[in-house]
Amino acid sequence: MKAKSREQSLSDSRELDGSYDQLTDSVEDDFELSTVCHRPESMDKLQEQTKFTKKELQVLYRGFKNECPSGVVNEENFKTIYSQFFPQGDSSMYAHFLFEAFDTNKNGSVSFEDFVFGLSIILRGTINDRLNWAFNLYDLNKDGCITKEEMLDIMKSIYDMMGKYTYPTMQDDAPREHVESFFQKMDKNKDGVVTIEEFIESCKKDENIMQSMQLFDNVI
Ligand SMILES: [Ca+2]
Ligand SMILES: [Ca+2]
Ligand SMILES: [Ca+2]
Repeated sequence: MKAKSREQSLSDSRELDGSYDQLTDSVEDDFELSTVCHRPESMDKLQEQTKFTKKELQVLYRGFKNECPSGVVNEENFKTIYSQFFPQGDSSMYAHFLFEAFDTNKNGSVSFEDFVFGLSIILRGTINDRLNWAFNLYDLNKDGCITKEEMLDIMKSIYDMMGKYTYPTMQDDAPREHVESFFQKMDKNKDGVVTIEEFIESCKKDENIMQSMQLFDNVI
């Protein structure tokens, strides 16, 4: 990986959250962190920029390096790692969508920093941060709105991943029904797409949707 693409990746990450201002000063350190060896001073910076403790970051980093000695994950690695957690289903399509959400600069790889920034939002972010991240995940072509087709693709991929073992009584049309009910609630102005504003507003004031969101929490 080139240092230049690192900078691009970091600037994309900053746009997501706005709290990574100090990262520009640490591009060199972070670059070395992800490609050469463990650097405690960079861990300090990552600790400031995420909601993980230093100890947690070290554990994550060890796991990351263990799976990916090169320091970056490509999509195939990512799918392989992910499939270990969902042996009962086919997680490859969901892993593909998830990979694209983590790979914010679209360079075909997820660095350790990409990984922990995403994970920090998913696991420790505010409701708004998490809903923003979820919106970006469901907006498959990243054009700023979610279509019914995009939501259906995501929903199918989750049902595939869970497999019949988890939901033995699930009907084939369950994903479509799930999406229809999401859409009726979310698409306030009935123009056929869900914007970020519609998404956040509906999610926040609907207890059922917030509960359904838990499904996604559990699989990420
Ligand atoms: Ca990337
Ligand atoms: Ca879209
Ligand atoms: Ca709409």
